[in-house]
Amino acid sequence: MTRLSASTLANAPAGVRVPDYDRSQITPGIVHLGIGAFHRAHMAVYVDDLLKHHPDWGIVGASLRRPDTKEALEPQDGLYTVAVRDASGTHPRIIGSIIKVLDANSQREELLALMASPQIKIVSLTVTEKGYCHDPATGELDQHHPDIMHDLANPTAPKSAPGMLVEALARRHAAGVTPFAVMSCDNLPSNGATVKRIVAKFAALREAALGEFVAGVAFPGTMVDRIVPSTTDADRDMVAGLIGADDAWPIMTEPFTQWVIEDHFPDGRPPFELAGAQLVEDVEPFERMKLRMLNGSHSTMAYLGYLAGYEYISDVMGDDNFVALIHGLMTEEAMPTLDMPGVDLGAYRDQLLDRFRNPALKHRTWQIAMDGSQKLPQRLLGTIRDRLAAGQPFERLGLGVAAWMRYVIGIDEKGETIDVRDPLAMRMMAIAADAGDDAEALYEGLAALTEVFGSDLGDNQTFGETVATHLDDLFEIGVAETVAELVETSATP
Ligand code: CS2
Repeated sequence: MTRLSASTLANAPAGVRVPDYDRSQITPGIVHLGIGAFHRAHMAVYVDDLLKHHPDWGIVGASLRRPDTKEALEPQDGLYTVAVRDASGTHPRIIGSIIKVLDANSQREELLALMASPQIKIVSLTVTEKGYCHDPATGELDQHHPDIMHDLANPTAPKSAPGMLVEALARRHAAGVTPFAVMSCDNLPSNGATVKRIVAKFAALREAALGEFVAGVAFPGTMVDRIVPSTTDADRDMVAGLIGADDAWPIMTEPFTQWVIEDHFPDGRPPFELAGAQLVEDVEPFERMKLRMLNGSHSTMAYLGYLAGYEYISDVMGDDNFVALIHGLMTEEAMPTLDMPGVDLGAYRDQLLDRFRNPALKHRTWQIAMDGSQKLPQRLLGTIRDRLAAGQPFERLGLGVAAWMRYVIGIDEKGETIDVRDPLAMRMMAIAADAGDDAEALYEGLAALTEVFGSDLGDNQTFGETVATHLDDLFEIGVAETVAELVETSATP
């Protein structure tokens, strides 16, 4: 079969949506760092909707770590398929908004020069939680992070996202070019303000005047939402059948998409609202809602579900006890911590449960379980802090935390090894080895990780009792029984 590319695009079968604009007329206005699956299912689709009438907002994507996206997309002239899946079937669309992909390792100068050029008005990012090189509990730059130490020693040849942003901004500053807006599209709490704090700190460590310059840069916050499972070879085959060409890296996703953006782009922006984004003054309530409801549920389902032998989120949703647990976690524990005038939180929850049920979306529990040390603070621990402060129980959230602790020891209920992917994996394994089969010692060891639990939670007695009791149950009676018991004891008569 022929490969998807500009020259084969015209052969796409009727019914497959293709770019409705002349791609040769598109010029770059956005550089996106972290050109992974999420960006390609989300922001790149919104931009694709706009390019016909706003051709100067093309995207140049860059990968900071691996050249695999560039290798997949370059022979395809940047084109790729987004396959939207649900019970009604699979609906492919070919996206053309990414006009070029650069590999930061081998094309660093080209990328920095582009980021420094006046035509780039926005640098957006999806580098995952760990890509910001910060302490997840405090949201501050981790000055001892190896990439940060490298970038401070080699500021003009940086590796990290903060290092790249600051070097590009420094070049603009020196040339008298107005700064680009920095738009994080990652699931961090207050992502605009948090990333600004991290990047401004890095800049100040380089040079005080640079720190001041970065303090004046716009970092609009965003809430991004679309579920994007990793692509498999079976997906590739299926998509090839649908579009009549080989696509080395199609993206699988769900029909739902949401993007809430803080409207703060002093140097201009595309009319994202015309593509369905919500432009608001304050995005934080939306972020908190999504992180605590969707992502908090996701992580809880990922650890418990994986341990219970469920490969996909839709499998977890086939178990009534898990559904009751997640329904309760959202309704009883997360929703009371959210202040969202004008938003029907019950309807939001029900929509989430439907999205989790999507049978066509093969979303692995293992995929979501990754990098828990970076995710727990904003997904579960912030909610728990609010519950503690209000003197309210948090049994289900506590079970979510205990399940993470049970998961990161790296052995499942059948005694098989779990491939734990996390920047703290080695340290956590060492803690688990020291604790042996003593659940209390495991709790103590992991709760002492201040970059996850801060300096407060590890010493909090209520937190300790709740989580350690669940952890003990997970070892003693197993996941299925622990979930069943919690659901039974918390059921409203
Ligand atoms: C998931 C998210 O992998 C994960 O940690 O919870 O990627 C989730 O699917 C997205 O945030 C949905 O918008």
